[in-house]
Order: sequence, then structure tokens, then C-alpha cells
Amino acid sequence: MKNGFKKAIAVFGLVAATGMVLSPALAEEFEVKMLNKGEKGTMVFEPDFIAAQPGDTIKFVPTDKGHNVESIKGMLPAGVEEFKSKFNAEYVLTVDEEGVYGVKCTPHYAMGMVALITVGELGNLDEAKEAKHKGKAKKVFAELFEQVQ
Ligand SMILES: [Cu+2]
Repeated sequence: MKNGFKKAIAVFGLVAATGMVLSPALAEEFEVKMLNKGEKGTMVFEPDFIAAQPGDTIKFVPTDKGHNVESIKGMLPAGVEEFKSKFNAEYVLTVDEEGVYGVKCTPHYAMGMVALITVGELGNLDEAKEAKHKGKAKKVFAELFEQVQ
């Protein structure tokens, strides 16, 4: 009984160690809900701040209807093409390039429905901070940039 327990601990340890070695290679998937009402108020991405690594995916889920996700001019790493998703549809963004990604919901941008994604080295951070925003998006982005490490 005692030996069996020790053996179980050893196996568990081995599995845990193997998992730790392998995990950096596995891309992570983040899920962002598009909501009419969330913890931060109405018309929000939840979460609205994501710290990702190159190769990770951000899945935008149309939990509530009437939303989409669109890149914001001046808030994409160099070489990343602008994008705009369809309404009421899931959209998966793969973040291969390092830097800051700023996104908005097209109709609710001025209501502050925006999100910030950081990936690895943030070479375009200063440029992204200088982007001009409409309405409440200005305040939300100021708060989001405070969360950047
Ligand atoms: Cu929206």
C-alpha cells in the first residue's frame, strides 16, 4: 500500500514535469465574449485585456448578438493585415506577430467596446498609445494601457 502510494506520487511527478516541459510549445487559446452587458458595463469584450504569446489564438465568441471585431488603424504590429469580422459570428485571431493589437466592435466603438492584446515584445506600444479614439473608447484604452507590463 505504502509503496503503491509512492509509485503513484512518482508517476504524478513525472507527468507534471513532462507537462511543464511541453507546455511552452503549446499555443494557448483565449476566449473573449462579445456581450451586451458584462462586469465592466454595457457593450463589452470580456476579458478586454489579453497577454498572449506568439502563435496563440484569440477566439471572439458572439455570446450576444449585434457585435463583431475589427482591428484599429495604428494599433497593429508591423506586417499584420487589418481585419474585420462578420456580425454574430465567431472569429479566431491568431497572433503570430509580437506587439500590441487594438480591436473594436464596429458599431459600439464609441461606447467603449474595445480590447487590447499584447504579444511578446511590444515594439509598437508607443505608436499604439498615440492612436486617437472616439467617445468612451479613449478612456477604456487609457485604462487598458495601464495594465501593460
Ligand atoms: Cu458591439
